Amino acid sequence: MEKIAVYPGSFDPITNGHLDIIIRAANVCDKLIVAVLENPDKKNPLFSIEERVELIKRVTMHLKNVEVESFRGLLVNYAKRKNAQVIIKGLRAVTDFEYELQMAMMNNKLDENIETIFMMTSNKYSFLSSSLVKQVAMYGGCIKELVPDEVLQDILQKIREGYS
Ligand code: COD
Repeated sequence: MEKIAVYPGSFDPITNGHLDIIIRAANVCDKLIVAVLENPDKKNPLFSIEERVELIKRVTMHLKNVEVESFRGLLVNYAKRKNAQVIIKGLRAVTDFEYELQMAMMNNKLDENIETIFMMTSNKYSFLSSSLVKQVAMYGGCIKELVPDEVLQDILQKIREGYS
């Protein structure tokens, strides 16, 4: 049976930490679906959902078993529709752990056939988050090493357009 995994997130914007998880997760499954959540609770996004999907597609073009989509609603329902057996999550620090554990348990309660697998962040990306990238860029700091080259200019352009 084909092993299909879903890697969900906001990806606003995709960072090198996300890309690292995508590459490593794609190595251990047959198909990886990067799923961008349409989350009405997250106010003031930098990129629209369509833009985020497009940016991730650009960055993962060379990974043949990776697909990128958006979804809304419950993650477990989306995973089921895609015939995925696994949810991939990235873990940075203990602060991630508590929240992620709670979500993994809830997802398991909602659908016990779906397994959550946690991948530890690579050391060099352990401090990296989309919100910090936005903050650093907004105040004129260098984000070159923090995000994939293919999306750097798009992020800087959005910030110039007046993200606050
Ligand atoms: N290194 C490793 N992993 C990282 C790094 C890094 N530097 N940065 C981020 N990650 C991981 C995160 O831990 C997360 O697993 C993933 O990458 C995406 O991160 P973000 O910040 O883009 O996305 P989040 O955390 O906002 O995404 C939250 C979800 C969309 C996964 C969650 O809200 C969800 O599943 N919502 C769907 C609704 C639902 O089903 N709710 C009930 C769940 S109990």
